[in-house]
Amino acid sequence: MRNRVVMLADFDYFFAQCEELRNPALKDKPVVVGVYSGRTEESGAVSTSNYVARKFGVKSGMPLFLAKRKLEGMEAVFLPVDHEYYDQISDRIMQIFRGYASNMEQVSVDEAYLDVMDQVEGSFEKAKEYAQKIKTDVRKQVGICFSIGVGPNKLVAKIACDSQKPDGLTIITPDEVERFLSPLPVYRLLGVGKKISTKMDSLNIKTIGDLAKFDVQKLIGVFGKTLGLYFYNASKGNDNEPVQETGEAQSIGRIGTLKQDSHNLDFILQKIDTLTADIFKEVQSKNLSFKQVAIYAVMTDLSSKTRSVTIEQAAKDQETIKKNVKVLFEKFLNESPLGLRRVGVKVSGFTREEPNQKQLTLFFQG
Ligand code: DCP
Ligand code: CA
Ligand code: CA
Repeated sequence: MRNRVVMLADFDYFFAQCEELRNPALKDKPVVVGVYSGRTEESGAVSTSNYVARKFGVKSGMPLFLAKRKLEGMEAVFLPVDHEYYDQISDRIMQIFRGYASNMEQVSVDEAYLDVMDQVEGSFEKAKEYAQKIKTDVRKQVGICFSIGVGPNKLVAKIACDSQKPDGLTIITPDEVERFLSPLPVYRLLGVGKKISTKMDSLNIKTIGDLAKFDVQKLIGVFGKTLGLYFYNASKGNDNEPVQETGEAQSIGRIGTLKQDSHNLDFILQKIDTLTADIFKEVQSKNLSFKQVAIYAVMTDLSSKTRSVTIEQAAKDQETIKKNVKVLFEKFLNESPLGLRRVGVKVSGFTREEPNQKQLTLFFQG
């Protein structure tokens, strides 16, 4: 059988890089993107920061006041999160990725697996060039930089990617897997959090190599069959999970600004029609059916609202989106007297045609 060749792409300091993209003057300064809780001007937490800010010890999740203190005297820039903007950039990159892979699986706003085995004919040599090409293409088209890990499966690709950032490109061939994983701490494996790594530590399992040498029956005794077998396989870099667009818990949406503020249904639906057509194209290309349709509206006072409806039977046609969006907007305009400035549509609750093999294949590799 030919090697699988799987890539994991993870965008570098993503929210902060997006902010740099729309304002290049930020590039040399520490940039911190945060969620402001609104209590006081300073309360809230850091979502992410660029690498300039990280040099001074700023980290994701840190209280904003602490980040401010660490960057005192610098020309640091603090910005509130703008998910809508980051989502748009993410969507554009994911769309480009789709063109490069037989299968693409988006795992978060800034991460995706690409199955490129056919494209590189199973060769890791070629995969390196191919990864470089994807990076160059995205940089040209969108202006965003990211890191790529390449391996024989998702598990290895992910850890490879994490090992070199930003602008990293790390290739781990099947022959190198054991040597690569062995010295790493166990928490680098998906599913090994604080509690489990403490438990492993008490068994004198500190590295992935320690885990690989540990008796599998004992592992099963401690963690149960499912987890025990998973850890055993993971420690050896074995992972059969296919790269596939899961769709679940994801959504496809578009947002646009109206030519002028409006409370007129027909005028609003004109804009909505182009957004819907765009969404439909993506839904169709991914072969998805959806169960939820939602609308989004930003009013003239800049407040925003969403409304959604769950449809009885999963649908996959444009007409269903249009029909539901119309009903939702009709109702919404009746309830709210304010004019609208921006409008959006989103579908979610996806199902695919094929059955999901994920759970079945995960634990059957020895
Ligand atoms: N994020 C967040 N809160 C956190 C962690 C992350 O809001 N505690 C958001 C902001 C990040 C994005 O998710 O930009 C992606 O998270 P990553 O962990 O991939 O971190 P970055 O992309 O920011 O940095 P890196 O270059 O390390 O990937
Ligand atoms: Ca990232
Ligand atoms: Ca990430």
